[in-house]
Amino acid sequence: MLIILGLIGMVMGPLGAQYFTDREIICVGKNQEVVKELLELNLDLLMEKDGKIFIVASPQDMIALRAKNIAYDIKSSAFYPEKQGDFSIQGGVNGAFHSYTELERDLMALADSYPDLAQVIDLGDSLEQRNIYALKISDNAGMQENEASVVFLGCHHAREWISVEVPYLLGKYLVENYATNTEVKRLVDNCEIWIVPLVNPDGLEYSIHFYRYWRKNMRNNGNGTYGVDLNRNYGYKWGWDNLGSSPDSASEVYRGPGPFTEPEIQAVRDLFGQENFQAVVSYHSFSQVILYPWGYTQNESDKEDILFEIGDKMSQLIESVNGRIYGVERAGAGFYLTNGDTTDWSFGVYGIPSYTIELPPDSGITGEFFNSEADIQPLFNENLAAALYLIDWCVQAYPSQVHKSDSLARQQQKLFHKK
Ligand code: 0X9
Ligand code: CA
Ligand code: ZN
Repeated sequence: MLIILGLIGMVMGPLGAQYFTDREIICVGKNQEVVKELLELNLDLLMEKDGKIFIVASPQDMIALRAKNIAYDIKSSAFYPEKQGDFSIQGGVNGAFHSYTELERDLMALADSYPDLAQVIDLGDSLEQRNIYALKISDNAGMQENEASVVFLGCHHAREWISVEVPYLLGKYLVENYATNTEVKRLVDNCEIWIVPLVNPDGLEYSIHFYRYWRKNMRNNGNGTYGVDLNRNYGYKWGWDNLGSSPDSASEVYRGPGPFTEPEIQAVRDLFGQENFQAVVSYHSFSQVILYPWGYTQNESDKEDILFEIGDKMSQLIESVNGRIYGVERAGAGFYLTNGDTTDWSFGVYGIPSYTIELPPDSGITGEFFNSEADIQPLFNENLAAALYLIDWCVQAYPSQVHKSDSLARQQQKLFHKK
């Protein structure tokens, strides 16, 4: 069986046979020296938990660790779906989660059912010519009106399947409840809500069919390595240092040969250029935390207080639904730095509140990227509360007297000072 899979992999795509069998999840005790050494090794870091750092490690990584006398334990067997037993195959090869074509079908169906409220817009092509879809939701969705606007992004990282579901379900919820829920109607009437649930369609398909842990896009780097980390390819402080991203094309955090080289990220950039967003959320998984800029440095931005305040409010609202607590942290203040990520760019260039929401679970031991199908709805429900709050924040902040044709910078300045 493995031989057959390996052969298919070699014929069909960049899959080295090595990807199927030889990666292990390992853990290393954390101390300052080890952190320094690990960052130099360009590892696929999963998370930090109880003083231990978890890593998806190849045999080469393990050899490198041994060479540096860094002790590790193999923990692969401890990683299992959050609730065992109900991870079944429903509705296609990736179960209740969306594949690219399932998402395409469902987005089109929403727009067909609610043509005044929802439009599907193709933002551009991925490397493998899939469409990067946006669902635009508003009253008169076909027109650009003088209203606030906000964007929710999902799945920059292929293996983070739950990050497609939360923004998709947000779109579905808004259109389906518009007629009956006055609060939803008020928000949809006063805001243009953009949802881009699948920024990395090629990577998602690869993760579904070939290698579940795939993270990057499918760029052929031309030297036997594949993939650019789409959350390192944005143009603000791109390549700032080699800790927050890597110049090595084999790395899981490879930033690409330049800023905005990847068509998937060009599509997001161009959407921001056309619209005038008041806020952005980019969903990822996992670790159950709300992150805000900066990520490229440990330093605070000049808007630390308000960024924390909005994040903290979202966390409280989320907790009120199912009791799950999402931490609120400045991204760069935690274990690792990132440069070229979405939210440093949107905050650095547009000055808007920008959040990375790392969805549950909180640790690898309780499931990491393998959210149970039964958890999709509850995870959406809790995140809905935060999303509605942020949409309302945008509506409140939007200066209706300012027309969209006014300079962006002026509008944004007013915005932030108003709150
Ligand atoms: O590394 C990333 O791109 C994000 N985490 S993930 O595990 N989903 O890959 C985090 C981006 C936020 N920035 C920082 N933590 N510095
Ligand atoms: Ca409208
Ligand atoms: Zn991610």
